[in-house]
Amino acid sequence: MALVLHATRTNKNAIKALVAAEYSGVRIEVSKNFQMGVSNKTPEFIKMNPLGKVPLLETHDGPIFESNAIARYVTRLKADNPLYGSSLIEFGFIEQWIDFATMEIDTWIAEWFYPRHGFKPYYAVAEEGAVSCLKRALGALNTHLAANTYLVGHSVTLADIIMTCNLYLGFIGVMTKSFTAEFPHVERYFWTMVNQPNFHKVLGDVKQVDSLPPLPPLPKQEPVKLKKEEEQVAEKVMERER
Ligand SMILES: N[C@@H](CCC(=O)N[C@@H](CS)C(=O)NCC(=O)O)C(=O)O
Repeated sequence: MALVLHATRTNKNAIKALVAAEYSGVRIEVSKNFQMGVSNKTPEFIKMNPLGKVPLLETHDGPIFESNAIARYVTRLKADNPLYGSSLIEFGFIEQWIDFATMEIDTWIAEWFYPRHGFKPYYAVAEEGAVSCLKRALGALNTHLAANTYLVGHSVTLADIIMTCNLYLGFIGVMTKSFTAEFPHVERYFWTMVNQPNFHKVLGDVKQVDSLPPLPPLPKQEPVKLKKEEEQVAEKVMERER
């Protein structure tokens, strides 16, 4: 049985495994006719992932959910895979950057992206907070990349795959050129990575978003209905103020 990945081909989390598979010579089939919100909510799917989330990888030995776990599994299918570095300390650094990408980059890009694209309610204060946390993380990443072509060692590792897939959602959805210009080493890194043949096979040509999507319209607010006594109090207050 081939490995089957359940998700749409462009899903931000599914692409981690697909790119890792290209680097590792592993064949993955993306499930045909996958419909987000339908295919992942069937009883058969819920049996494989109780949250009904994607991606999910069906293997000979059982299903795996969580995109980082799937990408790690795919990477380990190739013995001594250079994607996992060449020493114990490189392995440690790779895991460190995978966590950093997940907790410090992906979290804040998602908090910015989803409301702006209408997938979650928009709150200005929440967006401000997300952008500020993201800038802090990108600043740290930029400093590291000023002296390093790749996150760890001298070639692409799984950390670069996961970091680039996380940055991808930002570059295509919310991080305009005027935003990323503040982080020139991150820009250089991102464009170098997505133009590598193994990334290009999965992502195709990547285009940075030109402008932030406009803010969603504010939800309609019903006028507050005052009770009789409240109306009388309001009247009195207004009279006093006249
Ligand atoms: N931590 C999970 C996140 C998975 C996730 O949130 N997937 C979204 C799509 S990107 C999903 O399936 N949402 C559908 C739902 O929540 O029902 C991973 O990395 O795989």
